[in-house]
Amino acid sequence: MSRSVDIQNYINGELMAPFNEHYLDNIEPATGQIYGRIPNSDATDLEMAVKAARAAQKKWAATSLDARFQILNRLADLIDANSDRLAEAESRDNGKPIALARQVDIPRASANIRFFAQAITQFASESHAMGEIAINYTLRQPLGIVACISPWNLPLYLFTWKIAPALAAGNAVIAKPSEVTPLTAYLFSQLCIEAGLPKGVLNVLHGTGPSIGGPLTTHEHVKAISFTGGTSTGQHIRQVTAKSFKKLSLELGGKNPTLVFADCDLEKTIAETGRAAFANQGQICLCGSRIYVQRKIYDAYVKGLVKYAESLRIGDPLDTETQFGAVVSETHMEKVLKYVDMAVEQGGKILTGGSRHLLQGRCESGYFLQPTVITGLNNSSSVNQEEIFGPVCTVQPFDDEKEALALANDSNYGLACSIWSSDVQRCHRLARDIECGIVWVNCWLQRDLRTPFGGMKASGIGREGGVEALRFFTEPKNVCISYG
Ligand code: TXE
Repeated sequence: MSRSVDIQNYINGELMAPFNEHYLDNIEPATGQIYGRIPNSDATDLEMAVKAARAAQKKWAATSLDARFQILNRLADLIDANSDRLAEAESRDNGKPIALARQVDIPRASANIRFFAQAITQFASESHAMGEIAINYTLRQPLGIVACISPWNLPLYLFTWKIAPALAAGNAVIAKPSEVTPLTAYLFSQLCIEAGLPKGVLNVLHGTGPSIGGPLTTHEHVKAISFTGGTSTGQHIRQVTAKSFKKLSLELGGKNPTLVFADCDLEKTIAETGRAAFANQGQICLCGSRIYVQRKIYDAYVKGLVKYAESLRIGDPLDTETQFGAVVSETHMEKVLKYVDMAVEQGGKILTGGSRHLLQGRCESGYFLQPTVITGLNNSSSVNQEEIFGPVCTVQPFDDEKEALALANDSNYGLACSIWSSDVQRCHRLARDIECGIVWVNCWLQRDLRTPFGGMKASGIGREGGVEALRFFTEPKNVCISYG
């Protein structure tokens, strides 16, 4: 890949510069250097995309399921054929280890597309018989034009997670990837052309929230918004769309509890909960950043977790041996460090990490942080209540199941949790009573694309995944036929 990349929008099947020629710098987090430009699109570009989407949508919706299946599968095949190039781009753009991009981000992007290409061919809807009187059936029709807005932490993975079900269901899509990590969405646009996706069916507009995200969410022809990002942005989108009754799916932040009981398999639990805390530099909405450990094994667990954190190989994300890369931006690095300072002010003890990590050579100005483990904070501390979204976790002891549950639920967020115990009944009880959308027992981030994905409380509304996503991207219409 060339050193400098000028990204283009994808409108009506063509790659093009933003109409007003406004650009943002694209910065490589591992080096702190500018390596390209990103269009900062605005309402003019949006009008062009809406026009293209309107012209394309009905024909796309009328395309046979088999034809949609074939086109989407071609796209998935092209992702696989270009996986090395995409993984390198993701790693450069985001700072994540290239090994992670190769193992997770890129394979998952093609899996998303294949999954929904197949799922739409299996999509069925209900029928309600009324005895001798009538029969009802539910039609599920595409919505029209929908917006898909995705974040920077898993760029191509979450971008495809949204647009695949939207396209499979017969909608035209206007997608806005994060302006912080736009590169793989741009490369994906090129693959859409190669795959023969009809023009206008997918349009990709790059730029910031205020410049293009705002106009996109409020546009009269956009019927639904699927959004993943920060809770405050989600609240804003809900407010500005309230009057127009747009359909919303909001996947927002998390502050996920990890509950470790004395009867767990300690060695496995340390390794997996360490991964849950620090994978992708802690920048996954599902990361377990509040760890609660039964007092009997607290000291042994903490010792093991610190050892795990210190064992992670921090380095150039493009080095295949690197396990822990850069965080996404300088602003984000400063935000995470501010929380570390806050932890110290609030009486927390930093057991390991807590600082910027300096490397030599190519990455000497990169935004690297050390995996950080903090103890000694109470649950009401802002460090335990606010989403940090970085490689920082806290550990607190508890005595019994009741206390563990109370601590887990003492949060505004409700996305995910993990429970580590060999007591099956306890695991079921906790799974029932914990206030969150996803519960993992003796595992973390095991994903089956058929399952409902999303959170409660400040973690959002709606669910993605499987049939939930296909239902979100379609309008149910009941048809009642009298037997006469
Ligand atoms: O998110 P934003 P940011 C959390 C995490 C992080 C914080 C802020 O705590 O530190 O959010 O990250 C677009 N109308 N998560 O600032 O701003 C934006 O351009 C329409 C958790 O990056 O919410 C981007 O494409 N769109 C999360 C997307 O929204 C707007 C992952 C997300 O950006 C907009 C990312 C507007 N007014 C951050 N303003 C997770 N749950 O995985 C911004 N955007």
